[in-house]
Amino acid sequence: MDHLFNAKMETLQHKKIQELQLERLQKTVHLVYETVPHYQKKFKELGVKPSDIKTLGDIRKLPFTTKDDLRKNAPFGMMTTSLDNCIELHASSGTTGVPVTACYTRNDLEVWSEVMARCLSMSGLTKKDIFQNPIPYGTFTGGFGFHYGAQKVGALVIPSGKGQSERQIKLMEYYGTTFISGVASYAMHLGQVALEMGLDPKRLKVRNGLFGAEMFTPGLKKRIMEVWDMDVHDIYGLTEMCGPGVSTDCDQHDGLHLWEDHFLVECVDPLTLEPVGPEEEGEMVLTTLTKEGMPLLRYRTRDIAKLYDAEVCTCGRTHVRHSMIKGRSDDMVIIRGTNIYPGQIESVLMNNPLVGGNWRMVLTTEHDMDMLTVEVETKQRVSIADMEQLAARLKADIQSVIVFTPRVDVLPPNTILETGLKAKRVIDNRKKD
Ligand code: DLL
Repeated sequence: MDHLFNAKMETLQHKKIQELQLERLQKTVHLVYETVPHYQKKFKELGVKPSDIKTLGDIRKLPFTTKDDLRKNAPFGMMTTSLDNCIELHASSGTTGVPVTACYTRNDLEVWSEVMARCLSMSGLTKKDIFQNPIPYGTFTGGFGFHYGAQKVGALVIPSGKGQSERQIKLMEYYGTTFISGVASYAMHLGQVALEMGLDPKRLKVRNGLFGAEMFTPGLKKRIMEVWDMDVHDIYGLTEMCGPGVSTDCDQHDGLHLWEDHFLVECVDPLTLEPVGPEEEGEMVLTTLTKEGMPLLRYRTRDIAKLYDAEVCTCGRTHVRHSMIKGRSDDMVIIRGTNIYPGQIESVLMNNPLVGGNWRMVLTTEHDMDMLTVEVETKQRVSIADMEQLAARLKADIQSVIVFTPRVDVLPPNTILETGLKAKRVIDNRKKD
């Protein structure tokens, strides 16, 4: 059962939400203009001043912010306050060399806990729950976000972290875990591990799960629900906003409510950057409204979804809903919750003198889990034994940058078909539903 954690804010009249948004937007715009050289420069280029923001629609006068801007100003150049005022740091995977870093003030952590508490309550978490958190703790935002939110709700938190799957299952059995979190594909994996241990997950007490961080297909959702006999909700978020906690679906399972008192969402055409029509698909662009450490204006998430026309949902919440994330507008792929850029893999391959120029990543779904096969050609024809040896070497090298083990198929030269003007590095054959 879905609960309101903060009934007043979650059901606030939409007009009132917008008044709050305008007030907070104006404050944020002044703050970044006065403290962040990057924004000062951008405002000047566009000939815009903070005082020009008189209505919410005026947001379109403001500059967009991209991941590239964050990288160029990494790690602390986008901050509006000194590090003295920050008490925690998180970063996106960063395996490309320059991680996107976000520092949190005490109040940022407070807001993050609040939005996470709302998302978790929306998924059914109460203080009576035993909440197990099988998601990495560390610079990745997942572990701590869920941890803070669940504690705010008052549940008993088991900070189990990701990995050691058999141990996760044993902990669930021993402590009587009722609610689990995590990266979507890992929940499926845990179910399979339980079955291999001879334990039917349905016999465990787990009745609710909140998962996200990656493409979360309805098919996978259904499988998880069936295997575990639990209710499953989808949570969206990104390091640049706070981490998980931007939005979650209520019991209607018809779109994710996005916390508009903390984030202002726009949906734009990724090419023209013009707003899309009502309920049309586009790239979600987010502005933080209450962030103190690193507020961001019009951050281009690259995530494709559509916004539903604002109306009160049957759950009573007034905050706008967006459809589940369909995919990303850039070439980054998310495999088992890890962000992977083709460039990362290419750098590894190109470091090896035996490797030829052509290669590709083939993504498939096996047992409802993402599988990555890297197909790569040798520079010259070599013996089968040498090919096998090369495959083993590359597998280890790739694994060291992407954190999990891919399959590597070493092929003779000129066996991968070239199509079109540009090389197609990513073949995504994953099941879409
Ligand atoms: O993945 C935060 C998070 C952790 C969300 C745990 C939910 C659960 P990043 O590592 O910065 O942060 O990756 C953010 O992941 O831009 C989306 O492309 C993708 N993503 C996150 N949640 C979902 C979701 C965390 N529910 C990027 N569905 C985002 C689809 C998602 N994609």
